[in-house]
Amino acid sequence: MVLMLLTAVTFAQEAKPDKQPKIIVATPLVVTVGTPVKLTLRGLFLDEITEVKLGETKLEIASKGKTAVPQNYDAKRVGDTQAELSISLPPETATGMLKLVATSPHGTSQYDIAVARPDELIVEKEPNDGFKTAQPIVIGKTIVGTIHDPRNVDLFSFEGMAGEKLTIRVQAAQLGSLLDPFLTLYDENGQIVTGSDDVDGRDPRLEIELKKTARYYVLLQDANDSGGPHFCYLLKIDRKS
Ligand SMILES: [Ca+2]
Ligand SMILES: [Ca+2]
Repeated sequence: MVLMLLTAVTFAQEAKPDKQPKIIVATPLVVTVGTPVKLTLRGLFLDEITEVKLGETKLEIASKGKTAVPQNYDAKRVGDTQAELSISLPPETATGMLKLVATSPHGTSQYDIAVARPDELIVEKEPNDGFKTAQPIVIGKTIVGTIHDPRNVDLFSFEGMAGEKLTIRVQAAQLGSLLDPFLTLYDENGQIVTGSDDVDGRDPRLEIELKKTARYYVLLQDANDSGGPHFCYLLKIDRKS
């Protein structure tokens, strides 16, 4: 009896604060309700996590381990571990922001993630690298995308009206994404109307009044021509009231 107790004490894992997990980014940046989602967390010491909760829901950890650090990036800033999670939120789940909490023997980490209905989102689809293959989008919906490879670009098109005042914004770096987004707006002839790089931190935002009724093109790329699975972003065009 005494021997068993000693064994248990010897093998109990000691919490090491310098190995505390840290979630840097979750891809995709939005979790949809009513459909199974595979969510990948990227960060530090995530290969040692034992439990992940989204709000009150415990998530299944499908895998965890080391992940590659892109060239010229600091592992401490962009993370070198990842965990893949399976999520299935009921359709009636309230939308908005939810807390994602990852726990290991060395501590916990929190990350705020958006929860949305599928009809509020447009998922970015390749090929969308040129004007001929630009993906049509709708004002008011959130585009969920990734610059998946170095030097890749994502091009979207929308119908704009003369006199319409629009805000075009990207959320990426501010949510922990490795992407440093750069936004360019083109007219129907492929001429640059305007561009934006670092407005909200490293994330661009354009405020514009359209001069003519036409099809416009929005180009999103990484300012350093990098790319990869965690170069994710949200892009949204809104009418200003
Ligand atoms: Ca693309
Ligand atoms: Ca930028």
